[in-house]
Amino acid sequence: MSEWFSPISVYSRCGERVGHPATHWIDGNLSTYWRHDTDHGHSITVDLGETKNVQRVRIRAHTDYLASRLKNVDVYVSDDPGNWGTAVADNLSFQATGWNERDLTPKQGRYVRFINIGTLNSPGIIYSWEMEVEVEEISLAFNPIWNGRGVIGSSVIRRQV
Ligand SMILES: [Ca+2]
Repeated sequence: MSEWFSPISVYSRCGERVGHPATHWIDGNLSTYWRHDTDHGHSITVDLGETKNVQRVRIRAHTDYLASRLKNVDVYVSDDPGNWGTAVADNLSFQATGWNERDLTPKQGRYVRFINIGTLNSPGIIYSWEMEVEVEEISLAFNPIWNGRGVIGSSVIRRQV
């Protein structure tokens, strides 16, 4: 079973304006937003609190606000914020009013990183109201080991529920 999920916290971000912290991006409140006034490729990493199977992402935008209309976004998922591996999506755009849902290459991880975030505004300041990821819960299960006569032990496996 999958569900849209708000990350637990912001792990790191390129910057934020006083009164509009990056935590506003994941607070579940559609009227608060993350704002950063520097003209560069923005970046932010969020913490899901535990390892989840991340499948899709959605970000709010509004056509009246060029700074909310995102482009060129690359997404990574990992359990190790020092080692991201291959992107699960690249060059995504989020520009329509409301939620913009995008598929990712499904991957398990606790952290989700967004880099190279551009906007249609010039200069490239960002306003972004909200982001959520679609995840499947992962549980640990015991996998019996048989020797042909009986159970001789078990190993822990991860499974999706
Ligand atoms: Ca918000």
